[in-house]
Amino acid sequence: MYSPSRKDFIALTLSDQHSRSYNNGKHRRQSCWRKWKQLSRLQRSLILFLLALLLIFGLLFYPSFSEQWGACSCAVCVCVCVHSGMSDKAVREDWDEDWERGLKPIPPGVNPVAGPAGGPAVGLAGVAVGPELDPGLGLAAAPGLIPEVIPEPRRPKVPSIPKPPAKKRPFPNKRGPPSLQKERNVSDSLVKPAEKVPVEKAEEKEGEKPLVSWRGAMIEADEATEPPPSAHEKDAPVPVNPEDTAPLAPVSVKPVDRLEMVREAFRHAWKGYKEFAWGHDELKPVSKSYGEWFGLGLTIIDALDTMWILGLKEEFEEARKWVETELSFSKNVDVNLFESTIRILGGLLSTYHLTGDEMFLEKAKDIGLRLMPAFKTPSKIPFSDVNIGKGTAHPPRWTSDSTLAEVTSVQLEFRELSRLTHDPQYQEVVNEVMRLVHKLPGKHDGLVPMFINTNSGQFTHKGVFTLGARADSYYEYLLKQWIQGGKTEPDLLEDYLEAIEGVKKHLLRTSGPRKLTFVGELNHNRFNPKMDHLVCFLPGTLALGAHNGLPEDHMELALQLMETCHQMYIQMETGLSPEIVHFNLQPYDGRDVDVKPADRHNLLRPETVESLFYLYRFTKDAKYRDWGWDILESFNKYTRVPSGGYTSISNVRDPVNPGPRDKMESFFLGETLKYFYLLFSDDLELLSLDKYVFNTEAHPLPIWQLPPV
Ligand code: DMJ
Repeated sequence: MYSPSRKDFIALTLSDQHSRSYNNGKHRRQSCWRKWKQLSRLQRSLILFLLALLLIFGLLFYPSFSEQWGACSCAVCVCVCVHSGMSDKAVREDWDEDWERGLKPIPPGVNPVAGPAGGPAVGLAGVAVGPELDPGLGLAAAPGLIPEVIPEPRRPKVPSIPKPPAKKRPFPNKRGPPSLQKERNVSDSLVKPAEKVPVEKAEEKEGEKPLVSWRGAMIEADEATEPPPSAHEKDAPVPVNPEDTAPLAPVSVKPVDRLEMVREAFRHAWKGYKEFAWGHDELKPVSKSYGEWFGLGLTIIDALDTMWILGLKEEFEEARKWVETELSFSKNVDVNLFESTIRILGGLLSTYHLTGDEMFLEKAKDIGLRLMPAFKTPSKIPFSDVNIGKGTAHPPRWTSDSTLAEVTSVQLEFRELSRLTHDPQYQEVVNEVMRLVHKLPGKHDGLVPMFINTNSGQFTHKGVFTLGARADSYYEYLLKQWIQGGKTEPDLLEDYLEAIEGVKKHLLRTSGPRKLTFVGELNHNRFNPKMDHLVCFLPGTLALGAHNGLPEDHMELALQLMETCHQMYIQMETGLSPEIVHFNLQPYDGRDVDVKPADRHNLLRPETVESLFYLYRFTKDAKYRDWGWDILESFNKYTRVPSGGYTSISNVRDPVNPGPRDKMESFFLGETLKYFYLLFSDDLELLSLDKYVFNTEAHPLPIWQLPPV
């Protein structure tokens, strides 16, 4: 008898089970068919109808199911999705957790969904920026979590992006397949820009490099979602290195801190002057030496009242001592009448007014008297140069002309000297110049030529009209003399009003791109869109006139020109204006200003800061202070010499090498820093513009209470 082994037993058992189950199945199929046959025709139709319905619904919903399945591309995920019935929310929360563990999907908008062919995504301006994911950064560890953000194929050596915010934001408990939640895509699920982690932090954490934009600038992930720059932005100059032109400190620095910054700047300038140029005219801060012009300690005298106003007592005292003990005008030296009047005579007179110290008045009398020979000319139009030791005067070697600004911008000082000394000789000579110019033929609707002959007393080089070099302060002093004398001299006012009308008629234009109003020049009836930085005194002067009752449109023009002067700074890579700009008259074509290579220097000039001061005083608009603050920061950034002093520079368009010129003009201390201080001061009674009139070197002189005699 066959006795089955254990193996055989198992085999037999299986075979038996198989045969039983086969027979059972056959039996089941037969009984099903029998049962179907037993149904009535109606019942069978109904069942068939329901089955057909089921089939139709199945076909309709097939894509949704397939997508849901597709969302879990790995086998495990499919199992989890299908078998556990895991919700969409749960899947995404899982993804968030993965993110927090360092598995990084793409931040919002940086890299659009990889195309079907897996080609690079398109970023700003149509430039391919993706796939940006560094294979080594961990995304590979999370394949399939969010299939639409995984670029495919991945490429090595592409810039990585900063880590997106790790903050978790729950998805709404919204059911349904992802295709029905279109509005909540991956980007939407990330934190808002306001909640973003600073890019520096992200970089620190991950050691990733930031994305490089098409402009070559670093951009943050969120910035990549912005549209390409508008035409307007494209026109704006792009600094060579944007970081170089960034402000050093927030704009919203308190006025008191700004005042302290001006004092600090003054002390720094003074330190250099004291150490390397003491007693000489100008500091050469780079070579740590000095320059001599008149040999009269010009910087000390020009800076006296600034120190007094800024409250720098110690510095003022040492300067005062030098003036008292060292300064002597008994020198065989040629000085320029205009420059020595506005800087030395003006500086001494204003310091006398501020301090009441008679020593300064005595010095003022001394220099005033020594300058008088300049007026001994056939025409009574003064010579440009005087030897203050010999008492002789002469024109420049190459001509017998004087420039118009020079002979008409010494009046405030000489008139004041007469008032103080009760000696009319000073005011008589300068008033005579004004009378002559008032009735001289050759003006063009109030605009004056740039030269006047000291022999004939006639204008020369006719046909050239400018408010820049050689003519500028003629216009300034018309108004300021009228104010100084208590508004009692109608010829001065008449000439001023006529001149401003002439400016409006012949010299005003607007630039093409931004419609900036500017003052150009007229050269034998041909307009030249050239504007010197010197012209930026005009907004302040126009505003001063309007404040004193002159037409309101003068103020409107002042505001427009102030904006233009501001643009002359901010359109430069260093944030500093060049000496001369040429405006672009072509519409929609690039920059407003062109700067020729020879005009790119900055001499630390004051005119724009001066006008900002006037406009702030009259409008109280804080933007003028902010503009001034930006200029001070740029001076600190590009012109400050570490060992002391500030230097003029050669190229305001080159922040990398602005080209120090090794010269600190005395007007930087006399004017520029003083106007900064007055601009930032909240004390509006400090040198009230209803009590003082500033000479063209920023030395305040009193407005007379009594009319001139
Ligand atoms: C100063 O000497 C005076 O402001 C003058 O009126 C013009 N030139 C310089 C400053 O730029």
